[in-house]
Amino acid sequence: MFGPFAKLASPQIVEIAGFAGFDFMIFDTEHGPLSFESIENLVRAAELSGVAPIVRTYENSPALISRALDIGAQGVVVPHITSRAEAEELARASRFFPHGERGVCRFVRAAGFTSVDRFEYMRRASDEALIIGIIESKDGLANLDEILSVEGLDVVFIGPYDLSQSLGLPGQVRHEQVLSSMQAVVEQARRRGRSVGTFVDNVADAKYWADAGVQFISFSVDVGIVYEAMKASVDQLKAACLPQG
Ligand code: 3PY
Ligand code: MG
Repeated sequence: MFGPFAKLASPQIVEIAGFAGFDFMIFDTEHGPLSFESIENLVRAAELSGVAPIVRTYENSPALISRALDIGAQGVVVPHITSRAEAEELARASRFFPHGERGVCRFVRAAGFTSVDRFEYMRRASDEALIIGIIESKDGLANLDEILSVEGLDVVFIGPYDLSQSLGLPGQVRHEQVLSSMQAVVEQARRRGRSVGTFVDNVADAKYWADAGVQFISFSVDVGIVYEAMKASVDQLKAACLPQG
């Protein structure tokens, strides 16, 4: 599966991502200005264009996780998971009893504003939520086996940028030590039958990690994709239309 992060409060960009064929889009509240009020409309656009709406919360907070799911996100991405206790808290906040203790309110968009039968809503919400935790620190690596033992964590997502910083190599996401740490996470997760995700910003890295067994590939960011397209256009226009040399 492939999908970009989104920082723009633009339902049009979300529709374009869907029509282009991306599988999911992650509305990012950790880095960027998006509000829940904007994201509710982005979720609508995602549903209309067939791209799965996912929200990245800015911290591991039951209140933020339930707000994201209440507005209709199909999944949550929660940053900086470093221990079994944190992974358990994330899993508990994401599903209703008996799988967890997500806060209950059916006067929300996810429950069709009460139009959906309450028992059906609670069952379906727990069955369908996609729960993703980001491992992006030395502590997360050290506690990986315990984190992977937590039921209800569907995808273990490696954050290459924060991980590179935690390893003392800020931004060097292709450094041998960063790559081998990431590879170890992929192997350990797959031995446990867990899905793995990571972030890339180019196709070569996407292929590298897909070949390594990563199934959930978050590909670039809406603003970066728009920048690349505009920059390529400007470069081509100048090369074609202005005198060279
Ligand atoms: C990171 O690389 O730190 C991430 O969180 C990926 O988006
Ligand atoms: Mg990160």
